[in-house]
Amino acid sequence: MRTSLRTSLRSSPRTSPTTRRPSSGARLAALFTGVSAVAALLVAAPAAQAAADTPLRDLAAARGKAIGTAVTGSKLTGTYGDIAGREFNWLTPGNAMKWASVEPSRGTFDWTEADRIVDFAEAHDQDVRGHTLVWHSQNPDWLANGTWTPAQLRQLMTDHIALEVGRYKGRLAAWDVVNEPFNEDGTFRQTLWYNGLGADYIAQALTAARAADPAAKLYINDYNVEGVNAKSTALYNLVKDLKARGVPIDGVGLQAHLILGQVPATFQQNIQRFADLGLDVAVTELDIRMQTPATDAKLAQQRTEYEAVFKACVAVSRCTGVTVWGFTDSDSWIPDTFPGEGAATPYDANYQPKPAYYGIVTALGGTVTEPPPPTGCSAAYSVQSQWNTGFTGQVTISCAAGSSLSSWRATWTFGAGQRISQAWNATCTQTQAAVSCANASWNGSVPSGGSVTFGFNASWSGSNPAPTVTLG
Ligand code: 9MR
Repeated sequence: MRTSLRTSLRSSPRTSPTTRRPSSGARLAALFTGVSAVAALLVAAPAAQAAADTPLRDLAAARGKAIGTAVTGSKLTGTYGDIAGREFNWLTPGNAMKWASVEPSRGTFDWTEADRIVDFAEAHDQDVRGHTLVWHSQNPDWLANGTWTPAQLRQLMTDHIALEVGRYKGRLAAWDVVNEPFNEDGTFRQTLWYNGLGADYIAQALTAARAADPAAKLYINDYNVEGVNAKSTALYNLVKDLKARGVPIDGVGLQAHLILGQVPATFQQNIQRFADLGLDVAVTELDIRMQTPATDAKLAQQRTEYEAVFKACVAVSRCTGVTVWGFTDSDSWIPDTFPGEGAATPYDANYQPKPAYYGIVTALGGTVTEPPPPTGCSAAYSVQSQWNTGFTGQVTISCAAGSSLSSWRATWTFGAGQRISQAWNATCTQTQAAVSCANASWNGSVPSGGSVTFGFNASWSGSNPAPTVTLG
């Protein structure tokens, strides 16, 4: 018998039933099959429930795991905000808490975006992972280019930690206190901190963080430490030594910026060896990049690899969970840093779940059923960004294999008084609530298996519900 997690969680204060809606463009439906640990609490549902109704965060919570995403604070509205709030139970500010972001000039602070993310998380019953306090990168110029004595440097570091951790005391669940301290060969990276203070900067930073917020879990975070290798062994030896010395350290963060086809075979074994030291392990920055364009075959492989990473975490009780480094391909660092690569996250740039999303569902105990392949042409509506009075919307018209269009018209009815002021890549007219957008001269043709996109700016007030778009 299938049971519905969603039904059972309706009584939980963590869950807001009204926001639990599937993404309209989901090509796959997932079904939750029940988890023994919570089975006693579940209310049997009369019939199988489409797990498009079961957000990832509920599947993860049923396994006692965190599922997080890095976010950009200014984007936490519209469809981006809806997905971030609905699917994830942890957030990490992608950049907003880095030193260059919060103190661009010495003594001048900007907490706007960091505060926005923490507020959003609290409003959505999410935990926040602070990122990051002591790093060699994204430091303000005044700090990076300054000349400091060791005593001054230590004071700067501990003051920064006291201020930032103190600001969010009691509100953040964890901090990446020290980020990326190692070279690939396991030697310490030569940084501002290491060069000025020696390896003990790590213990000093952790001690300062514990003093500023005794409740936050304190982590050291690094990349290329997912498998057993020289770098992860250096991290292992470091945290073992820190624990032996009584330095406050609660966990290690394995970033997991992975390349398609290169998930380390020793991932789970590596998580386990850190766990066996009595430490928590978090996968903190997962993405799996590929050469673009993405193909169905690459996306299928990516799905398998996302599933494998999540399964490795699920298998080790001290693995606290997995955070993806951006949930949508439109908010990923990969294309800028690795030209020609991308498609690294679980949602595409139009906020449609990719096969990788369903790999996560499977690893978290949901069941995925494959619907018949799509036919015909359809339109997907999304809000790209939203501000107090306006928003930018986007409509993508896609044709499945075997279908095509030589011209198109997309129509919808706004449900809350929204008004279009400007459109591009289409000619739009609006009569009261009714909107009609015809193709421009250059994009009427949508080939088999292809898509075209148009955008618009519009006003809104009160609420901004997404309409259903009809293609004619
Ligand atoms: O996602 C971040 C990106 O927007 C920044 O430009 C970049 C600068 O280094 O940092 C990215 O996040 C990094 C994270 O803070 C630490 N691990 C590596 C991530 C990717 O570079």
